[in-house]
Amino acid sequence: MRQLPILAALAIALISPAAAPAATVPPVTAQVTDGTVPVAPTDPATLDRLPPLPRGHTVYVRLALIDKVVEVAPGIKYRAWTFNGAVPGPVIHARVGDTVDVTLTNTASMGHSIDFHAALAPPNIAYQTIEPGKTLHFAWVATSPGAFLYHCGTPPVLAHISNGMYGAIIIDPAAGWGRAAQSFVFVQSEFYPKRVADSDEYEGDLEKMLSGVAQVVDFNGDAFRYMMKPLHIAVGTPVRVFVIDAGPSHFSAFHIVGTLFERAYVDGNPANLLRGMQTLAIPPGGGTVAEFTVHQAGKYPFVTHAFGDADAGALGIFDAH
Ligand SMILES: [Cu+2]
Repeated sequence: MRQLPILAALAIALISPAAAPAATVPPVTAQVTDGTVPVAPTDPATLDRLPPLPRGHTVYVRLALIDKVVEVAPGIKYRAWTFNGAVPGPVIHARVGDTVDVTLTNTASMGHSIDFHAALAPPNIAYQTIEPGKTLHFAWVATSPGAFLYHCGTPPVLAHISNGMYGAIIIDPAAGWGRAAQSFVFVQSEFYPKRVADSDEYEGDLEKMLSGVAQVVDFNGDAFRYMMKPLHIAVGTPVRVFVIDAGPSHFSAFHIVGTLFERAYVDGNPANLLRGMQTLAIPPGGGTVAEFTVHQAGKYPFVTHAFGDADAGALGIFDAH
């Protein structure tokens, strides 16, 4: 009797139409070479901006793995593991059909990797860990629009994400996002710091990471950064936000006080349209693209409505003129 459900499942699998083969997706190969290549560091001031699309249909992404002390909250100097010396790593921007050509070079003190949620690729090939002093190269074709996470996938992934190894990759639909809008990119994440003995610096605490009780929660790697330095928006002009939740463990309940989202795309895919949303549920490893307009000058806080996390730093201000 116990075999019946298995047999039924097999029968269903045999008679169900197969998913359409992804015939247009070229295979991904990867090469690891000795030595590192020079990479320009990422300016943290650029992390809320969507960079322009490059000319042509290949997006060259050059990322260096770097150990760096960064401030993740007022007074918390954190020994981070980074892409390009910034937390999050740089915003990557491509469109459906583009080839994303990735060079990952390891100048850090341990092995790391990169996992693109936007890619169709065998992880053991494309997302392999490379040791210090090595460089990995691979390329993939973007097939689906969205607001995606990239992150280091080297075990323990919890520690590699908690220590700062993530960023946003935005894939535009082939026809673009529609109406003109002011754009902002936000990556929500959390930190679990402990003080390093005989130092004023902090490092990740694996016990705290496992507990999931974060001390610092932030947008773009620095708690309260947009409360101290609000972002300016224009009254009557649509604003488009690309929000990604890097986690590693907390969901985002992204909300803007004083307005509603006219439309939102779950995971940033226009096929997943929502309208008239108050709060957007974004899981760790997920994203959303949403649009709103304010109709009166004022200060509009944006938060995760999980208020323990807002009080821990995931709170900013849109200043509308
Ligand atoms: Cu890593």
